[in-house]
Amino acid sequence: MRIRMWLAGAGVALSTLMAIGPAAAQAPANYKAEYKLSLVLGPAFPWGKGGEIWANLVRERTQGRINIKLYPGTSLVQGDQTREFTAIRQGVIDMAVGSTINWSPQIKELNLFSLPFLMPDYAAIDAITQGPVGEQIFKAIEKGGVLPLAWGENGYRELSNSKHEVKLPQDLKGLKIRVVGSPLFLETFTALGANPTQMSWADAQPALASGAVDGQENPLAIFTAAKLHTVAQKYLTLWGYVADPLIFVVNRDVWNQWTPEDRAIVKQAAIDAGKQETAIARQGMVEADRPQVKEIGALGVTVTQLDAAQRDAFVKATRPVYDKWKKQIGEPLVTQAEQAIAARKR
Ligand code: X2X
Repeated sequence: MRIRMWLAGAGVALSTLMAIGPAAAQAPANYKAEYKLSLVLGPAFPWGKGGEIWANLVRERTQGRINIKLYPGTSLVQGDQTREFTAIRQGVIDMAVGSTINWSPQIKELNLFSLPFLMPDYAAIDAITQGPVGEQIFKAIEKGGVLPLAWGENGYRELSNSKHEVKLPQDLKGLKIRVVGSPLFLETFTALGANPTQMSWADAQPALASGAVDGQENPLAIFTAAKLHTVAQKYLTLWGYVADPLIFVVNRDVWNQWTPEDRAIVKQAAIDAGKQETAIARQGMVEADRPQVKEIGALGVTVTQLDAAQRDAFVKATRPVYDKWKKQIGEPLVTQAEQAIAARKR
């Protein structure tokens, strides 16, 4: 009796599945067969993993109606990462997980995260992205013609070079440092006495390998996965001067093309993927013994952790740049961010 009931129940479940299965998988006629998702870094890095998780969640939850393909290396804009935002707005790119640094030439508010020594710890990043300041930044992006859905994280950008240990600003004197294409970075490194040069990530690695540049700054997860110790990066300074969040976005026309149900799925999947990606990006750095730092030390890299006085020397040297850019970004927004950080829970 029991068995028969179970069988009958299973039969109903199966026939229901067969009835809704193919219909649900059928995408509306205006949907594209593939949506192009732009990334600087692929799934070997936390950043690319975030994109992969987003794409998989969307595929599963829409039963294949929305099919996302990853384009790492910012290949849809020939590697020119500072042109990515414009390409999303114009529809050359459908979706992206992008760094605030790369989009800051188009959206001035995104320079907030690149203000030197604004965010002393992870709680400070969260105080901005998870609060009213984050909402205002999303509004600025939307005004710029692109739909922001969720936050992720690239990470704290630590300084490496091939020449010698850097403990104080004077140690940077004359060092050729590769920076991302944003004027604020050029000004910060110039204020420190370095010789900054702007180039894409694609060009940075050969430039480090050939010695055309001496150093660079990037999160440790990138240092490790890109094996920067093999391109002469023997000295690493943990100074925590800036961190770049990632933002999950969609082109506006693409968004408008989707049904309200699918929009909700894509947005929730971005939030879920962003949370997972942030946890992956912080792995090895939030634990007390920081295994990520140990791993790099084990590669033969000299790792220098600045003490309070040394860090202070960098803060002082970059303060004029901070003050100038506070005005350029918008004093009310930066002041609000400073207050949110001061009030953060630790
Ligand atoms: O180019 C970089 O340094 C990278 C990969 O971190 C960004 O795209 C901001």
